[in-house]
Amino acid sequence: MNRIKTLAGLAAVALTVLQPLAGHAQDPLIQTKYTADPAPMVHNDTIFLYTTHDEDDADGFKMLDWLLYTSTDMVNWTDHGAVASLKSFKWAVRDNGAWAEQVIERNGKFYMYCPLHGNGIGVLVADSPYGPFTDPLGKPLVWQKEHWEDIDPTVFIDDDGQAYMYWGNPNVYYVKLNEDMISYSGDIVKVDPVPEHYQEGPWCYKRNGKYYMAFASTCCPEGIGYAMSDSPTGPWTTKGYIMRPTDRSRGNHPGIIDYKGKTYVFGLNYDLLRIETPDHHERRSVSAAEMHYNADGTIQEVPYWKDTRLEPVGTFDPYRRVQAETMAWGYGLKTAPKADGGICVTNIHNGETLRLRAVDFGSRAGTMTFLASVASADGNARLEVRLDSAEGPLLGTLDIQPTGGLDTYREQTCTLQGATGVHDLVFCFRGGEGMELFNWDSWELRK
Ligand code: FUB
Repeated sequence: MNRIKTLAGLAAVALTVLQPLAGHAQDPLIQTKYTADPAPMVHNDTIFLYTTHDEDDADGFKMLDWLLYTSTDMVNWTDHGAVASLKSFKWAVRDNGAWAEQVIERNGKFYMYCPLHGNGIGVLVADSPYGPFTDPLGKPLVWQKEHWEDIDPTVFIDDDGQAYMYWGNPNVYYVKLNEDMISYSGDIVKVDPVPEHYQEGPWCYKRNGKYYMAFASTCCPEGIGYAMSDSPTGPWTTKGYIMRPTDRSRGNHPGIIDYKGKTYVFGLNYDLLRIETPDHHERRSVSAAEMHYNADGTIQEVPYWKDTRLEPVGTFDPYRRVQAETMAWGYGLKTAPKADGGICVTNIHNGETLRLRAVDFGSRAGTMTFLASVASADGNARLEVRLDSAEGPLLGTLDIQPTGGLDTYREQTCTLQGATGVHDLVFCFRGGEGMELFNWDSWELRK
Protein backbone atom coordinates (compact mmCIF):
# COMPACT_ATOMS: atom_id res chain seq x y z
CA MET A 1 0.00 0.00 0.00
CA ASN A 2 1.51 3.32 -0.99
CA ARG A 3 1.92 6.39 1.12
CA ILE A 4 -0.77 8.35 -0.68
CA LYS A 5 -3.20 5.58 0.14
CA THR A 6 -2.26 5.14 3.79
CA LEU A 7 -2.65 8.84 4.38
CA ALA A 8 -5.85 9.07 2.42
CA GLY A 9 -7.91 8.61 5.55
CA LEU A 10 -6.10 11.44 7.29
CA ALA A 11 -6.70 13.61 4.26
CA ALA A 12 -10.44 12.99 4.33
CA VAL A 13 -11.17 16.50 5.50
CA ALA A 14 -9.00 18.01 2.79
CA LEU A 15 -10.70 15.73 0.29
CA THR A 16 -14.12 16.91 1.29
CA VAL A 17 -12.98 20.38 0.36
CA LEU A 18 -11.15 19.33 -2.80
CA GLN A 19 -13.72 17.00 -4.34
CA PRO A 20 -16.23 19.71 -5.21
CA LEU A 21 -13.36 21.85 -6.47
CA ALA A 22 -12.25 19.03 -8.70
CA GLY A 23 -15.26 19.46 -10.91
CA HIS A 24 -14.28 23.05 -11.51
CA ALA A 25 -10.61 23.88 -11.19
CA GLN A 26 -9.55 20.27 -11.89
CA ASP A 27 -6.16 20.88 -10.43
CA PRO A 28 -4.15 18.80 -11.04
CA LEU A 29 -5.13 16.96 -14.23
CA ILE A 30 -3.85 13.58 -13.05
CA GLN A 31 -4.39 12.29 -9.52
CA THR A 32 -3.37 8.62 -9.73
CA LYS A 33 0.34 9.33 -10.16
CA TYR A 34 2.69 12.24 -9.66
CA THR A 35 3.38 13.75 -13.06
CA ALA A 36 5.63 16.64 -14.10
CA ASP A 37 7.11 18.43 -17.11
CA PRO A 38 4.06 18.36 -19.38
CA ALA A 39 4.71 18.03 -23.10
CA PRO A 40 1.33 18.18 -24.85
CA MET A 41 1.08 17.34 -28.56
CA VAL A 42 -2.05 17.52 -30.71
CA HIS A 43 -2.32 14.73 -33.25
CA ASN A 44 -5.50 14.38 -35.30
CA ASP A 45 -8.30 15.18 -32.83
CA THR A 46 -6.49 14.03 -29.70
CA ILE A 47 -4.19 15.63 -27.15
CA PHE A 48 -1.23 13.40 -26.33
CA LEU A 49 0.11 14.58 -23.00
CA TYR A 50 3.56 13.17 -22.32
CA THR A 51 4.83 13.75 -18.81
CA THR A 52 7.68 12.84 -16.58
CA HIS A 53 6.90 10.77 -13.51
CA ASP A 54 7.81 11.53 -9.91
CA GLU A 55 7.77 8.29 -7.96
CA ASP A 56 5.35 8.11 -5.03
CA ASP A 57 8.22 7.85 -2.53
CA ALA A 58 10.39 10.54 -4.15
CA ASP A 59 12.09 12.98 -1.84
CA GLY A 60 14.36 14.71 -4.34
CA PHE A 61 13.97 13.95 -8.04
CA LYS A 62 13.30 10.23 -8.48
CA MET A 63 12.30 9.80 -12.11
CA LEU A 64 12.54 6.57 -14.06
CA ASP A 65 10.10 6.72 -16.96
CA TRP A 66 7.90 8.85 -19.21
CA LEU A 67 4.11 8.60 -19.16
CA LEU A 68 1.35 9.23 -21.68
CA TYR A 69 -2.20 10.51 -21.16
CA THR A 70 -4.71 11.34 -23.87
CA SER A 71 -7.85 13.45 -24.00
CA THR A 72 -10.30 14.80 -26.53
CA ASP A 73 -11.97 17.27 -24.18
CA MET A 74 -9.20 18.58 -21.86
CA VAL A 75 -10.92 17.26 -18.73
CA ASN A 76 -11.19 13.47 -19.06
CA TRP A 77 -7.76 11.85 -19.41
CA THR A 78 -6.91 8.26 -20.32
CA ASP A 79 -3.81 6.78 -18.75
CA HIS A 80 -1.59 4.84 -21.18
CA GLY A 81 1.13 4.10 -18.65
CA ALA A 82 4.85 4.44 -19.31
CA VAL A 83 5.75 4.73 -23.01
CA ALA A 84 9.52 4.95 -22.45
CA SER A 85 11.99 4.70 -19.60
CA LEU A 86 15.68 5.00 -18.81
CA LYS A 87 15.90 1.39 -19.96
CA SER A 88 14.98 2.56 -23.49
CA PHE A 89 18.54 3.94 -23.65
CA LYS A 90 21.18 1.22 -23.44
CA TRP A 91 23.84 3.90 -22.93
CA ALA A 92 22.14 5.36 -19.83
CA VAL A 93 24.67 5.18 -17.02
CA ARG A 94 22.35 6.28 -14.21
CA ASP A 95 19.31 4.62 -12.69
CA ASN A 96 17.58 7.99 -12.15
CA GLY A 97 17.09 11.14 -14.23
CA ALA A 98 14.25 10.64 -16.76
CA TRP A 99 13.71 14.38 -17.04
CA ALA A 100 11.59 16.72 -19.16
CA GLU A 101 10.88 15.27 -22.59
CA GLN A 102 9.00 16.43 -25.69
CA VAL A 103 7.44 14.47 -28.55
CA ILE A 104 6.99 15.85 -32.05
CA GLU A 105 5.67 14.28 -35.24
CA ARG A 106 7.39 14.48 -38.62
CA ASN A 107 6.49 12.56 -41.76
CA GLY A 108 4.39 10.05 -39.84
CA LYS A 109 7.05 9.27 -37.23
CA PHE A 110 7.06 10.42 -33.63
CA TYR A 111 10.29 11.63 -32.07
CA MET A 112 10.70 11.77 -28.32
CA TYR A 113 13.56 13.92 -27.06
CA CYS A 114 14.58 12.80 -23.60
CA PRO A 115 17.14 14.32 -21.28
CA LEU A 116 18.86 11.79 -19.05
CA HIS A 117 20.01 14.05 -16.29
CA GLY A 118 23.77 14.19 -16.23
CA ASN A 119 23.98 11.93 -19.27
CA GLY A 120 22.93 14.04 -22.27
CA ILE A 121 19.82 14.20 -24.45
CA GLY A 122 18.68 11.10 -26.33
CA VAL A 123 16.01 10.63 -28.98
CA LEU A 124 13.52 7.80 -29.41
CA VAL A 125 11.40 7.09 -32.48
CA ALA A 126 8.00 5.43 -32.94
CA ASP A 127 5.52 4.83 -35.74
CA SER A 128 2.65 5.75 -33.43
CA PRO A 129 2.25 8.39 -30.71
CA TYR A 130 1.47 5.52 -28.32
CA GLY A 131 4.87 3.95 -29.05
CA PRO A 132 6.71 1.65 -28.84
CA PHE A 133 9.58 4.13 -28.81
CA THR A 134 13.05 2.83 -29.64
CA ASP A 135 16.50 4.38 -29.72
CA PRO A 136 17.82 4.68 -33.29
CA LEU A 137 21.21 6.12 -32.28
CA GLY A 138 22.44 4.05 -29.38
CA LYS A 139 24.12 7.18 -28.03
CA PRO A 140 23.12 10.69 -26.96
CA LEU A 141 22.01 13.14 -29.63
CA VAL A 142 23.63 15.91 -27.57
CA TRP A 143 25.96 15.62 -24.61
CA GLN A 144 28.05 18.62 -23.72
CA LYS A 145 28.76 18.68 -20.03
CA GLU A 146 27.70 17.95 -16.49
CA HIS A 147 25.29 18.56 -14.94
CA TRP A 148 22.22 20.68 -15.66
CA GLU A 149 23.25 22.12 -19.02
CA ASP A 150 21.86 19.38 -21.25
CA ILE A 151 18.28 19.13 -19.98
CA ASP A 152 14.77 20.06 -21.09
CA PRO A 153 14.79 19.79 -24.89
CA THR A 154 12.02 21.43 -26.89
CA VAL A 155 11.72 20.89 -30.64
CA PHE A 156 9.80 22.87 -33.20
CA ILE A 157 9.63 22.75 -37.01
CA ASP A 158 9.52 26.08 -38.83
CA ASP A 159 7.34 26.69 -41.90
CA ASP A 160 10.36 26.17 -44.18
CA GLY A 161 10.82 22.67 -42.73
CA GLN A 162 13.87 23.50 -40.63
CA ALA A 163 13.63 21.88 -37.21
CA TYR A 164 15.27 23.39 -34.14
CA MET A 165 16.01 21.87 -30.77
CA TYR A 166 16.48 24.24 -27.81
CA TRP A 167 17.42 23.19 -24.28
CA GLY A 168 19.38 24.01 -21.16
CA ASN A 169 19.75 25.32 -17.62
CA PRO A 170 20.99 28.00 -16.90
CA ASN A 171 21.95 28.63 -20.53
CA VAL A 172 19.76 28.08 -23.56
CA TYR A 173 21.32 26.26 -26.50
CA TYR A 174 19.95 25.37 -29.88
CA VAL A 175 20.90 23.27 -32.89
CA LYS A 176 19.38 22.85 -36.32
CA LEU A 177 18.09 19.30 -36.59
CA ASN A 178 18.35 17.50 -39.91
CA GLU A 179 15.23 16.25 -41.61
CA ASP A 180 15.81 12.79 -40.11
CA MET A 181 15.23 14.47 -36.70
CA ILE A 182 17.92 12.28 -35.11
CA SER A 183 21.00 14.23 -36.21
CA TYR A 184 21.94 17.88 -36.54
CA SER A 185 24.01 20.17 -38.71
CA GLY A 186 26.25 23.00 -37.66
CA ASP A 187 27.41 23.90 -34.20
CA ILE A 188 25.49 23.99 -30.97
CA VAL A 189 24.72 27.68 -30.47
CA LYS A 190 24.43 29.35 -27.08
CA VAL A 191 21.57 31.88 -26.99
CA ASP A 192 22.99 35.25 -26.01
CA PRO A 193 21.58 36.95 -24.09
CA VAL A 194 19.44 34.40 -22.30
CA PRO A 195 15.89 35.71 -21.81
CA GLU A 196 15.53 37.58 -18.54
CA HIS A 197 14.58 35.36 -15.57
CA TYR A 198 15.11 32.23 -17.69
CA GLN A 199 15.73 29.14 -15.54
CA GLU A 200 15.06 26.06 -17.66
CA GLY A 201 12.28 24.22 -19.47
CA PRO A 202 12.06 26.13 -22.77
CA TRP A 203 8.97 25.52 -24.92
CA CYS A 204 9.34 27.01 -28.41
CA TYR A 205 6.71 27.47 -31.09
CA LYS A 206 5.60 29.87 -33.81
CA ARG A 207 2.32 31.77 -34.08
CA ASN A 208 1.32 34.36 -36.66
CA GLY A 209 4.91 34.82 -37.84
CA LYS A 210 6.27 35.40 -34.31
CA TYR A 211 8.51 32.98 -32.43
CA TYR A 212 7.77 32.24 -28.77
CA MET A 213 9.95 30.79 -26.07
CA ALA A 214 8.08 30.05 -22.85
CA PHE A 215 10.20 28.88 -19.91
CA ALA A 216 10.36 28.26 -16.19
CA SER A 217 11.26 31.69 -14.87
CA THR A 218 12.74 32.95 -11.64
CA CYS A 219 13.63 30.62 -8.82
CA CYS A 220 12.25 29.74 -6.44
CA PRO A 221 9.24 29.63 -6.67
CA GLU A 222 9.20 29.43 -10.42
CA GLY A 223 6.64 31.09 -12.62
CA ILE A 224 6.28 30.76 -16.38
CA GLY A 225 7.86 33.54 -18.38
CA TYR A 226 8.11 34.05 -22.09
CA ALA A 227 10.15 35.82 -24.74
CA MET A 228 9.38 36.59 -28.37
CA SER A 229 11.48 36.96 -31.48
CA ASP A 230 11.17 37.59 -35.21
CA SER A 231 13.54 34.72 -35.87
CA PRO A 232 13.95 31.18 -34.49
CA THR A 233 17.56 32.03 -33.74
CA GLY A 234 16.77 35.21 -31.79
CA PRO A 235 17.44 37.75 -30.50
CA TRP A 236 14.75 37.05 -27.88
CA THR A 237 12.90 39.83 -26.10
CA THR A 238 11.52 38.93 -22.69
CA LYS A 239 7.86 39.90 -22.54
CA GLY A 240 6.83 38.99 -19.01
CA TYR A 241 4.94 36.28 -17.20
CA ILE A 242 2.40 33.79 -18.45
CA MET A 243 2.04 32.76 -14.79
CA ARG A 244 3.62 34.67 -11.93
CA PRO A 245 5.62 32.79 -9.33
CA THR A 246 3.68 32.16 -6.15
CA ASP A 247 4.46 30.79 -2.72
CA ARG A 248 1.63 28.35 -3.29
CA SER A 249 4.01 26.31 -5.45
CA ARG A 250 7.70 25.91 -6.23
CA GLY A 251 8.73 24.52 -9.64
CA ASN A 252 7.03 25.08 -12.97
CA HIS A 253 7.54 23.93 -16.52
CA PRO A 254 5.50 25.08 -19.55
CA GLY A 255 3.93 23.26 -22.47
CA ILE A 256 1.59 25.13 -24.82
CA ILE A 257 -0.88 23.90 -27.46
CA ASP A 258 -3.81 25.09 -29.51
CA TYR A 259 -6.76 22.71 -29.37
CA LYS A 260 -10.32 23.03 -30.65
CA GLY A 261 -10.04 26.79 -31.07
CA LYS A 262 -8.47 27.48 -27.69
CA THR A 263 -4.92 27.81 -26.41
CA TYR A 264 -3.80 25.99 -23.29
CA VAL A 265 -0.75 26.38 -21.12
CA PHE A 266 0.28 23.34 -19.11
CA GLY A 267 2.60 23.46 -16.13
CA LEU A 268 3.17 21.81 -12.81
CA ASN A 269 2.55 22.29 -9.12
CA TYR A 270 2.57 20.47 -5.80
CA ASP A 271 -1.17 20.63 -5.15
CA LEU A 272 -1.70 16.86 -5.02
CA LEU A 273 1.18 16.48 -2.56
CA ARG A 274 -0.34 19.29 -0.49
CA ILE A 275 -3.42 17.15 0.14
CA GLU A 276 -1.06 14.77 1.89
CA THR A 277 1.54 16.95 3.57
CA PRO A 278 2.89 20.50 3.77
CA ASP A 279 6.42 19.05 3.57
CA HIS A 280 8.41 19.52 0.39
CA HIS A 281 9.16 16.50 -1.80
CA GLU A 282 9.64 16.42 -5.54
CA ARG A 283 6.21 14.91 -6.12
CA ARG A 284 4.64 17.18 -8.65
CA SER A 285 1.49 17.24 -10.71
CA VAL A 286 0.60 18.57 -14.12
CA SER A 287 -2.13 21.19 -14.49
CA ALA A 288 -3.44 23.22 -17.40
CA ALA A 289 -5.33 26.46 -17.97
CA GLU A 290 -6.74 28.32 -20.91
CA MET A 291 -4.40 31.04 -22.18
CA HIS A 292 -5.22 34.12 -24.25
CA TYR A 293 -3.20 36.30 -26.61
CA ASN A 294 -3.51 40.05 -26.98
CA ALA A 295 -3.96 41.53 -30.45
CA ASP A 296 -0.23 42.28 -30.67
CA GLY A 297 0.67 38.65 -29.98
CA THR A 298 1.69 39.14 -26.36
CA ILE A 299 0.21 36.74 -23.83
CA GLN A 300 -2.22 37.57 -21.05
CA GLU A 301 -1.23 36.42 -17.59
CA VAL A 302 -2.93 33.28 -16.35
CA PRO A 303 -3.79 33.06 -12.62
CA TYR A 304 -2.39 30.24 -10.50
CA TRP A 305 -3.76 26.85 -11.55
CA LYS A 306 -6.16 26.50 -8.65
CA ASP A 307 -7.72 29.84 -9.51
CA THR A 308 -8.53 28.85 -13.08
CA ARG A 309 -11.47 26.86 -14.35
CA LEU A 310 -10.94 24.28 -17.05
CA GLU A 311 -14.07 23.80 -19.15
CA PRO A 312 -14.58 20.68 -21.28
CA VAL A 313 -14.17 21.32 -25.00
CA GLY A 314 -16.38 18.43 -25.93
CA THR A 315 -18.70 15.90 -24.38
CA PHE A 316 -17.87 12.36 -23.39
CA ASP A 317 -19.58 9.44 -25.14
CA PRO A 318 -20.36 6.64 -22.64
CA TYR A 319 -21.96 4.33 -25.23
CA ARG A 320 -18.73 2.59 -26.20
CA ARG A 321 -16.01 0.60 -24.47
CA VAL A 322 -14.29 3.02 -22.06
CA GLN A 323 -11.03 2.22 -20.35
CA ALA A 324 -11.61 2.55 -16.60
CA GLU A 325 -8.35 4.51 -16.34
CA THR A 326 -10.14 7.38 -18.09
CA MET A 327 -11.11 9.99 -15.55
CA ALA A 328 -11.38 13.65 -14.68
CA TRP A 329 -10.83 12.99 -10.99
CA GLY A 330 -9.84 9.86 -9.10
CA TYR A 331 -7.80 10.86 -6.07
CA GLY A 332 -6.79 7.85 -3.96
CA LEU A 333 -7.01 5.43 -6.89
CA LYS A 334 -3.97 4.10 -8.69
CA THR A 335 -3.40 2.77 -12.18
CA ALA A 336 -1.15 -0.15 -13.06
CA PRO A 337 -0.28 -2.39 -16.00
CA LYS A 338 -2.44 -5.52 -16.26
CA ALA A 339 -0.72 -8.89 -16.40
CA ASP A 340 -1.98 -9.45 -19.97
CA GLY A 341 -1.29 -5.90 -21.21
CA GLY A 342 -3.17 -2.64 -20.95
CA ILE A 343 -3.80 -0.57 -17.84
CA CYS A 344 -6.33 -0.97 -15.06
CA VAL A 345 -7.55 1.00 -12.06
CA THR A 346 -6.33 -0.48 -8.79
CA ASN A 347 -6.23 0.37 -5.10
CA ILE A 348 -9.99 0.87 -5.04
CA HIS A 349 -11.21 1.35 -1.49
CA ASN A 350 -14.48 2.03 0.24
CA GLY A 351 -15.61 5.64 -0.09
CA GLU A 352 -13.45 6.52 -3.08
CA THR A 353 -14.88 7.85 -6.32
CA LEU A 354 -13.99 8.14 -9.98
CA ARG A 355 -15.50 11.07 -11.89
CA LEU A 356 -15.93 11.76 -15.59
CA ARG A 357 -17.03 15.20 -16.68
CA ALA A 358 -19.49 16.29 -19.35
CA VAL A 359 -20.84 12.82 -20.13
CA ASP A 360 -23.51 12.98 -22.82
CA PHE A 361 -26.34 10.52 -22.11
CA GLY A 362 -28.37 11.68 -25.10
CA SER A 363 -32.02 12.64 -25.15
CA ARG A 364 -33.76 9.26 -24.96
CA ALA A 365 -34.92 8.22 -21.48
CA GLY A 366 -35.20 4.53 -20.52
CA THR A 367 -33.13 1.92 -18.78
CA MET A 368 -29.53 1.21 -19.73
CA THR A 369 -27.22 -1.76 -19.27
CA PHE A 370 -23.94 -1.14 -17.50
CA LEU A 371 -21.12 -3.57 -18.30
CA ALA A 372 -17.87 -3.54 -16.36
CA SER A 373 -14.81 -5.73 -16.70
CA VAL A 374 -13.62 -6.24 -13.13
CA ALA A 375 -11.33 -8.56 -11.18
CA SER A 376 -12.16 -9.41 -7.59
CA ALA A 377 -10.86 -11.91 -5.08
CA ASP A 378 -13.92 -12.26 -2.92
CA GLY A 379 -16.64 -9.92 -4.19
CA ASN A 380 -18.09 -8.06 -1.23
CA ALA A 381 -17.98 -4.79 -3.13
CA ARG A 382 -20.45 -2.47 -4.85
CA LEU A 383 -20.01 0.02 -7.63
CA GLU A 384 -22.65 2.74 -7.45
CA VAL A 385 -23.28 4.74 -10.59
CA ARG A 386 -24.39 8.28 -9.82
CA LEU A 387 -25.01 11.54 -11.61
CA ASP A 388 -23.15 14.79 -10.89
CA SER A 389 -21.74 13.99 -7.43
CA ALA A 390 -21.13 11.22 -4.91
CA GLU A 391 -24.46 12.19 -3.36
CA GLY A 392 -26.22 12.69 -6.70
CA PRO A 393 -29.05 10.56 -8.15
CA LEU A 394 -28.26 6.84 -8.06
CA LEU A 395 -28.68 5.30 -11.51
CA GLY A 396 -27.96 1.80 -10.28
CA THR A 397 -25.52 -0.45 -8.43
CA LEU A 398 -23.28 -3.23 -9.68
CA ASP A 399 -22.77 -5.89 -7.00
CA ILE A 400 -19.29 -7.19 -7.74
CA GLN A 401 -19.05 -10.99 -7.81
CA PRO A 402 -15.78 -12.84 -7.12
CA THR A 403 -13.84 -13.59 -10.31
CA GLY A 404 -11.05 -15.72 -8.88
CA GLY A 405 -8.56 -13.01 -8.06
CA LEU A 406 -7.40 -9.47 -8.72
CA ASP A 407 -5.81 -10.52 -12.04
CA THR A 408 -8.81 -12.44 -13.36
CA TYR A 409 -11.19 -10.18 -15.24
CA ARG A 410 -14.83 -10.99 -15.89
CA GLU A 411 -17.57 -8.88 -17.43
CA GLN A 412 -20.37 -8.13 -14.95
CA THR A 413 -23.55 -6.22 -15.67
CA CYS A 414 -26.44 -4.43 -14.05
CA THR A 415 -29.34 -2.29 -15.15
CA LEU A 416 -29.24 1.46 -14.72
CA GLN A 417 -32.07 3.93 -14.65
CA GLY A 418 -31.95 6.09 -17.73
CA ALA A 419 -30.27 9.46 -17.72
CA THR A 420 -30.56 12.21 -20.29
CA GLY A 421 -28.52 15.29 -21.11
CA VAL A 422 -24.96 16.13 -20.15
CA HIS A 423 -23.83 15.34 -16.60
CA ASP A 424 -20.80 14.37 -14.63
CA LEU A 425 -20.78 10.61 -14.10
CA VAL A 426 -19.52 9.52 -10.70
CA PHE A 427 -18.62 5.95 -9.81
CA CYS A 428 -18.70 5.40 -6.04
CA PHE A 429 -16.92 2.39 -4.55
CA ARG A 430 -18.41 0.62 -1.53
CA GLY A 431 -17.20 -2.39 0.41
CA GLY A 432 -15.26 -3.56 3.42
CA GLU A 433 -13.31 -0.85 5.18
CA GLY A 434 -9.57 -0.92 4.41
CA MET A 435 -9.95 -3.69 1.81
CA GLU A 436 -8.74 -3.53 -1.75
CA LEU A 437 -12.16 -4.03 -3.35
CA PHE A 438 -11.46 -4.96 -6.97
CA ASN A 439 -9.45 -4.01 -10.04
CA TRP A 440 -11.23 -2.38 -12.93
CA ASP A 441 -10.33 -2.66 -16.59
CA SER A 442 -13.16 -1.11 -18.62
CA TRP A 443 -16.86 -0.32 -18.79
CA GLU A 444 -19.60 0.45 -21.26
CA LEU A 445 -23.18 1.70 -21.30
CA ARG A 446 -25.76 0.21 -23.62
CA LYS A 447 -29.20 1.66 -24.21
O1 FUB B 1 11.61 17.23 -13.71
C1 FUB B 1 13.00 17.29 -13.63
C2 FUB B 1 13.44 18.68 -13.94
O2 FUB B 1 12.79 19.59 -13.06
C3 FUB B 1 13.04 19.15 -15.31
O3 FUB B 1 13.84 18.66 -16.31
C4 FUB B 1 13.08 20.61 -15.08
O4 FUB B 1 12.45 21.35 -16.07
C5 FUB B 1 12.37 20.72 -13.76
O5 FUB B 1 10.97 20.63 -13.96
